[in-house]
Amino acid sequence: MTTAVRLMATVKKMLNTTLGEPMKLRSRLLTKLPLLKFPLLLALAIAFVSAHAQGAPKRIEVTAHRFNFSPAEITLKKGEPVVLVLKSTDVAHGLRFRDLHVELNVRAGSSTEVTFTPDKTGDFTGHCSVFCGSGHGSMALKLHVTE
Ligand SMILES: [Cu+2]
Repeated sequence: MTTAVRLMATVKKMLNTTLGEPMKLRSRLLTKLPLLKFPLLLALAIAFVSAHAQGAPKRIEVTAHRFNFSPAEITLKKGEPVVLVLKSTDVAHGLRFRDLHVELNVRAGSSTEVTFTPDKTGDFTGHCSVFCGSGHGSMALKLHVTE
């Protein structure tokens, strides 16, 4: 009888040492899981953003206001896609590069964008394509496309 009790105690002790440890480790991991999730999500977000940033075309921001574009001159590379963003800080404006078949129209105080790839080198002049007042005719943006 006492041998049986002693045997049971030994088995219990063995079970505690062999099964107790991994069980404790597992429960410790479970409590830390929410903490582990955050850096993991952050790493995934960074990987996603950088993967997209590499392939995303360059953004060129141009502000239109009576009666000029700012900057007044931009330089692009032939064959490299760009996102041209046109922002108006006053009335409605437009921007048209006839030779490149690019045209944008922006509403008053708004912004718009177009993605395009310059397919030829040279110097081009974009004109405001929406009548915006007395200086409208002289409202131009110089674009240089280099090799
Ligand atoms: Cu205009």
